[in-house]
Formats: sequence, C-alpha cells, structure tokens
Amino acid sequence: MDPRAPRPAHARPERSRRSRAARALAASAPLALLVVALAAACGGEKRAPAAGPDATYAVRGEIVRLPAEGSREIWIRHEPIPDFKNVSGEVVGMDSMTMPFTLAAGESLEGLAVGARVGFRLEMRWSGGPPAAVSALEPLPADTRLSFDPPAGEDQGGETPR
Ligand SMILES: [Cu+2]
Repeated sequence: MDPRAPRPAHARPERSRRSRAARALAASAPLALLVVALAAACGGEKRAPAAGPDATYAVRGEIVRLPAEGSREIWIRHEPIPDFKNVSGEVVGMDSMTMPFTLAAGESLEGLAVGARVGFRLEMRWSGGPPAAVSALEPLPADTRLSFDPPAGEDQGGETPR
C-alpha cells in the first residue's frame, strides 16, 4: 500500500468527530472563564468593596457600642496594633483606643453585646470601601485580659469569687 495514498474514507468521520469535540471544548473554556468572572463581579458588589484590603491585622478588643438599626458602625476599644501601617505603608503603629469600625457585610453579631471581648480582623482600605472594616469577629472568653485592663493585682471593686 502506498503510504501517501489518502486514508480510507471510513477513517475520516472518526477524526473529524474528535476535532469537533476538541473545538467545542476550546470554545467553552473562555465561556467558563466569563461565567466565573461575572459571578465574582456580582458577588464582590454585594459582599465587599471591589478591591481587597491594603492590609489586615489580627486585633482584640471590647465592644463599646453596637451598630444602631440600619447602621454598620461598631465601636470597639482595641488593643495596640504595633504593626499598623499608614497610607504610605510605613509601620507607625496604633495605640489602644476606642474608635468606630465598619462591620463587614455578612458579619454576625449574634451572641455579642456591649462589653463582650472579641478578636477580629481589621481590614484597612485606603481608597474605596470602608477604611476600617471588621470581619471574622469571634467572642473571647469573658475573663480574657486585654492590654488596657488594670494589672490583676490592682483590680478595684467588683466581687471576688470565693
Ligand atoms: Cu484605633
């Protein structure tokens, strides 16, 4: 048989079926990417500001004021944040203070009240979105000592458990 002779006709449909499948796969890949991109865009609009935070910090503190109805502003007395970076990215630190934060969308306050000790993630955004958002709020044990508490030996008042 001459190797240069055309392949038998019956071999062709198989080959072209395969390439049709390959073409279909290639065509669907960009579509899948588009679907993923759209889903991400829609989700991002509802859930969080477009861009991720410029920096995040693990912080502890005590809830001072819960958000008013229809508001997402929560006041927390927080411990110092020694590695806090300013807008230029310089580590300037932040002292312990009571300040307002924006509760990240979807963040639950269930079981949390004024006076509750909490750990949370501080998300700093220097442009677009709330500048200081609080996410991953989690209650700490009520007897957690924070840096602004008086030293244990100097506690005044209150009842001492016996
Ligand atoms: Cu602060």
